[in-house]
Amino acid sequence: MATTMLAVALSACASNAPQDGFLKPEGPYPRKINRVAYPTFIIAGLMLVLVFALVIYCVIKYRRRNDDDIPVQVHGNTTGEILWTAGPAVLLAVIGVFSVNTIFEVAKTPKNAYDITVVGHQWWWEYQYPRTGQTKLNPKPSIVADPNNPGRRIGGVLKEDSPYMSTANELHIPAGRPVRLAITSMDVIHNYWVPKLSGKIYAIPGRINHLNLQADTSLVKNGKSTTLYGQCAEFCGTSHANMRFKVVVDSPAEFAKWLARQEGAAAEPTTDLAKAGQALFVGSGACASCHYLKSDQGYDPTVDAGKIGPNLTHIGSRQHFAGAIAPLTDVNLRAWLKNPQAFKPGAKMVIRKLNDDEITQLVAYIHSLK
Ligand code: HEC
Ligand SMILES: [Cu+2]
Repeated sequence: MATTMLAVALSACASNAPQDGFLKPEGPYPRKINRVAYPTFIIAGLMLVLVFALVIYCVIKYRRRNDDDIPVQVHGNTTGEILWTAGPAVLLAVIGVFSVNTIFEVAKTPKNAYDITVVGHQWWWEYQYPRTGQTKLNPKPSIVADPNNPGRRIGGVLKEDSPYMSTANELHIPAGRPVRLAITSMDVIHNYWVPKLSGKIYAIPGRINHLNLQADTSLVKNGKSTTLYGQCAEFCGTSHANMRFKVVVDSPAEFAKWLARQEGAAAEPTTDLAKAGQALFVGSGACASCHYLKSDQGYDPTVDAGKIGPNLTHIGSRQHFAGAIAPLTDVNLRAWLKNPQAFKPGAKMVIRKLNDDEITQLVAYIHSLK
């Protein structure tokens, strides 16, 4: 019995998929949530023990002792009925007041918040950042649908006149500053969760939900960034478990540097190998039919969005890829380009067969896109 239960419990853990828990929060929002969750859990635990103790006591005390043993027959008990109705009602009302209070508290728009839009796609996350100098771009993002291509959108989720930068899977945030995410989805319902920084919230197509997060400044030591884990928390298809992401908590200075770099155009390749990769990317590899690359400094909403796949303008600067399930190494990229569906079941990246030389060229090009 114990071994079976242990096996079941352990099967929920995968050593190749490390994850953060919510028990050790690194920001004010989950701390607020835990302040209600812990006492509630303790009260619920005590009630469980009390109820079980009473059941066991009654089972033993009032058990049938011989064949014609009939317990005293009781009908109704006004005092008892009032007590066991009022008791739980009062208890739940008290818990309810604290819970509802906390729900409103964590949902309140924080002062000086940094706005980022999050778009869920099967099975990766797109992020849209306001361009430098614009802390608030569009307080009410709207979904701009592509009339010629139902289910897809042009210009991302923010309004077309809102300058933003699009990246994927690795969310960078400045430590100590509240961040307000506007979250939606392009296909099915997903759920956005960074256990150490926030509660969860649904990413629903056609709807925009908001989630606040803030990372403690203690996560940045001597200017060094910390990377936390995130996960899609709503079953969303074949690769739901692979719809992971990273949150990189930077010092404000490091964050500004990162943002400035990300806003720039894609680097032009310098080596012959990378140049051949670029030719393939826009040519017979047909990568450009699903991936945008920003070609100049100007803001163009049609290339700043992620398309069917993530915006790859600065893919070479990411540490992980494909829903942050794997480090961006040669070996992993080769496996990805050889057979995306073998690497990540169900991946929506359908490509023609590439030979080894083509893969080498494309990998060189991807690394050059810093
Ligand atoms: C049919 C559309 C499509 C085509 C064509 C396509 N991709 Fe993709 N690509 C995707 C999708 C969708 C993803 C996200 C997959 C995931 O993580 O589930 C992706 C992800 C990627 C990633 C990882 C990006 C990240 O940040 O996680 C790289 C690198 C990439 N593609 C390179 C290429 C290259 C090189 C080609 C050309 C040989 C190509 N893609 C062709 C749809 C496409
Ligand atoms: Cu999902």
